[in-house]
Formats: sequence, C-alpha cells, structure tokens
Amino acid sequence: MNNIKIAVVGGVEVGKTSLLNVYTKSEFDPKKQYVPTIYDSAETRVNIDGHNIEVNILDTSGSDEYKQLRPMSYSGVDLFLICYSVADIKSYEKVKECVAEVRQHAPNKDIVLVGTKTDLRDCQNTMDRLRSEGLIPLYQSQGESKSAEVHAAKYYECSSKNSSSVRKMFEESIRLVIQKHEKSRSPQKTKKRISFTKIKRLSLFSVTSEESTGF
Ligand SMILES: Nc1nc2c(ncn2[C@@H]2O[C@H](COP(=O)(O)OP(=O)(O)OP(=O)(O)O)[C@@H](O)[C@H]2O)c(=O)[nH]1
Ligand SMILES: [Mg+2]
Repeated sequence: MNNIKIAVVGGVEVGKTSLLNVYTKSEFDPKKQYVPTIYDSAETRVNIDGHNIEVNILDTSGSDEYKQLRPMSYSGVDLFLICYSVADIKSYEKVKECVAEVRQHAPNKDIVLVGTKTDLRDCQNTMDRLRSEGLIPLYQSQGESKSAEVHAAKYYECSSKNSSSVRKMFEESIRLVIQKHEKSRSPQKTKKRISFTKIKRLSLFSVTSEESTGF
C-alpha cells in the first residue's frame, strides 16, 4: 500500500483545516483570519510501521451550502475523520448527519470520530460564553458514547492550538487503514475451505439423522 486518502468532514468552523495545517505544515496561527473552506487538499509522506506512504488529505466544507458538492470528493477515500468541536454542541449534534452522508457514499469505509479544540475546555472566555448559554463543554465520555453510537472505529480528542494529539490522531488513523488493507490481503481461503467442509459434514449429518428417525 503506497497511497492513502483521508477526508476530513464535520460542521462549520470545527477546526478541520487547522488539523490539516498542523499535521502537514506544523502551522497554527490563532491570529490568522478564519477562511471557510470550499474544497482543498494537502499531501504528506509518512513512514508508519515500515510502510512508506503518501497521504492525501481532503479538506471539505462544513457548510450546508456545499452539501451537494462535498460527496463528489468521497470517491477513493480510505477513511473519514468526522470532526466536532468540544465547545460547540451543534457540531456534536451534527455528527450523525455527517456519518449518514459519508455512509451513503462510502458504506464500507472506516470512520474515526474526532473531538477538536480541547484547549477550549480550559479557556475562561469559552467557559463564560457556554455558561451564559446554560452549557458546558463536551467531555471525553460524550465523545466516546457518540463514537459507539455511530460505530466509529476510534475516537480521538485533540487541539490544533497546542498541537496536542493531532499527529497521534492522524498516524493512528493511517495505521487503521494499513491494518485493514493487510487483513484484506491475508489468505482467508483456508478458513473458507474449512467452514465449507464443516457445512458439508453438518448437512450429511442432518440427512443421516433424518433418515435414521424415519422422516
Ligand atoms: N482554540 C482553538 N481554536 C481553533 C482550533 N482549531 C481551529 N481553531 C480556530 O477555529 C476557527 C475555524 O478553524 P478552521 O480550521 O478554519 O475550521 P474548519 O472546520 O476548517 O471550517 P470550515 O472550512 O468553514 O468548515 C479558526 O479561527 C481557528 O483558528 C483549536 O484547536 N483550538
Ligand atoms: Mg476549513
């Protein structure tokens, strides 16, 4: 396996582009003006467990304006990172919708759920804003339960602002793709043959037992 394609999907402003920038360019500038994405991509080369792999990462728009356009880039994607911000309940509630969209176009591909902006749990302004709305940030247990609910392969939390866990999240996701690919290439024929023989033996047994009981 030489190439892997990953798509980053999720609500508006959850930090998808920032994840890409931190991972591929080690770049995060909190003063940089937010620019909504329509469609973008980035490449990087990694060596994981001895595999030298070119990773193509697709950056999608979180806006519903591009609902029709977004899935056009899903072809050939190996894994989807579905992102929500831990300081944005709406983006958390949108996860199911994002998963449904992805599953409709790529039903057999793995999904990894990513809780972004974890630094905001320690940000006084964010905490005050959430409190004024009668809210609190989303915690790890809520991410994990959402992950189980949507049958994601994994759940990760990270912060682009302090670079926490971004690399780990991408590398573990790439590892998932490699492992799935290797599993699909490993010989399953012996297993299948054994189970076929077993079925034959079982059906012979049922015929014999039916005959012996006189039916
Ligand atoms: N505090 C904090 N802010 C972040 C983090 N990641 C992104 N941001 C900020 O959140 C805003 C949106 O980030 P983007 O990465 O552009 O979000 P996006 O999901 O790509 O947005 P769309 O392209 O519109 O869907 C920007 O102002 C970023 O600086 C993070 O980890 N922590
Ligand atoms: Mg973006």
